Amino acid sequence: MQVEKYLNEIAEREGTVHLTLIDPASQSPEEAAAMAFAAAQGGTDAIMIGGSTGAGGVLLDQTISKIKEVIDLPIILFPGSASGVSAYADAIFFMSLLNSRDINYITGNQVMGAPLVYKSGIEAISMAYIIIEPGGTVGWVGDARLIPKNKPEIAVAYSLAGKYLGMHYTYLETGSGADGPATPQMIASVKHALGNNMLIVGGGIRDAETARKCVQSGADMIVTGTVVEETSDVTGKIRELVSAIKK
Ligand code: 1GP
Repeated sequence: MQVEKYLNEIAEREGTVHLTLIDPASQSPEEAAAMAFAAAQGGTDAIMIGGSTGAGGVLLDQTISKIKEVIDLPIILFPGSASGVSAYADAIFFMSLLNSRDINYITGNQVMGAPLVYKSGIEAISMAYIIIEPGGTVGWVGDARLIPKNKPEIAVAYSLAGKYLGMHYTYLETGSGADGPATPQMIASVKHALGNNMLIVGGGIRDAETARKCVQSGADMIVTGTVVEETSDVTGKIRELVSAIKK
C-alpha cells in the first residue's frame, strides 16, 4: 500500500497529485530518463509508464531502470495489456477498462497479468478505467464504447460500478493527445458520486488553466503526457501545471 498511501497523502495535504506519463515506445530509455528527471525538477509527484502499443518487454524494463537511476519518485505502471507488467516498477495501476466491448480489456489481460504482478511483488492499485470521447488510440485499441462528452450520468454510472466493485481509483480518460479532458460538469458529477474515492483525470491537458479547471471540478489527480513529450522545457511546463493545481 506504500505508493497508494503516498499518492493519497499528497492529495490530502496538497489538494492534488500531478502524474507525468511517459510512453516507453516514444523515445529511448535515456531520453525517457532525462524527461523524468526534468519532470521531477518541476515538481511532479510520480511517473506513470505505459502506452497502448509497443510499451512492453525489454524497452519497458530498460526505460524504468534508467529512470530509477536518476530520480527517487515512485514509478507506476499504466499497462495497455498484460505485457505492460515490469518487476522494475514500484506499483501498477491494476485497471479494468469498464466500458470496453472486449472482455480481454475488462478481465482477460488482468488474468494473464495478475500472476506476473504477484511474482514481481509490485504493489497493485485497483482502478476503474473509463474512456470518454474522442478516446484516441487507447479507445480504438481497447474497443471502448466511448461515453459521449455531454453524458455525465453515464460516466457516473460506470464510476459507481467501479467503486461498488471495490476499485479504489477511477480514471476518466479522453485519450492521449485529445483536444481536452472530460468536461467540468462530468468531472464534478463523477467526484460527487465517488465521495472519498480518488478521481484521476487525463487526456488533452496542456496548460495551467485546463488543469486548474479539472481540479476545481473535483479531480484528485491530473495526468499529463503529450505536453511533456512536445515541450522543449519539461521542467518549466510541469512547474506551470503543478503550481496551478496545488494548494
Ligand atoms: C493518456 O490521459 C493520458 O492516457 C495523458 O494524455 O497525452 O493528452 O496528456 P495526454
